[in-house]
Amino acid sequence: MGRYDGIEELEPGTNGAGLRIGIVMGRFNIDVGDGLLSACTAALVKQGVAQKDMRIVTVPGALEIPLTLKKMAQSGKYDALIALGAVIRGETYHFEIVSNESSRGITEVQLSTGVPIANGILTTEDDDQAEVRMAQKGLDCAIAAIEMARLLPRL
Ligand code: INI
Repeated sequence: MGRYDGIEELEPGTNGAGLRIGIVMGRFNIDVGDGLLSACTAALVKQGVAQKDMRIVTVPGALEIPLTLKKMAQSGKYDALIALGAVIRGETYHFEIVSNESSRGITEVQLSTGVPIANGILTTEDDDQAEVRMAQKGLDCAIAAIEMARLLPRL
């Protein structure tokens, strides 16, 4: 029972043991991608996800991430997926297109397939901002993926 007497509340589950997690990382800003990936995989391991149950796929940039996720989601091999990458305003004239379209695609894939996807595509003004945020974002995505993989079968 949760905080409200008489009302059942589903507590968040963060045990990753037995979960199969797929990660898609865009290589466009590779240093940030690597920072996201190392924080994310470390957190998954800490929560009990086995290394043999994880798969990492890399693609050129954020715009290639949604289709890759869709194929992985449709395969039935994953309990949750994680998208990692960085779109940095200072380095692109089409920041809005890349950030909005990658995000829209990720949402569309999770809604159409029913496989949860943690969105760890950072959108920042510059490199420094991305580097400050990458460790926390990688960790947050690991926890979000596990929580959603645990929650959805219970609904
Ligand atoms: N891809 C990114 O992941 N981040 C960016 O900041 C970025 N910029 O700056 O344009 C970017 N562009 C590449 C894009 O994702 C595709 O790989 C490319 O358009 C080929 O489809």
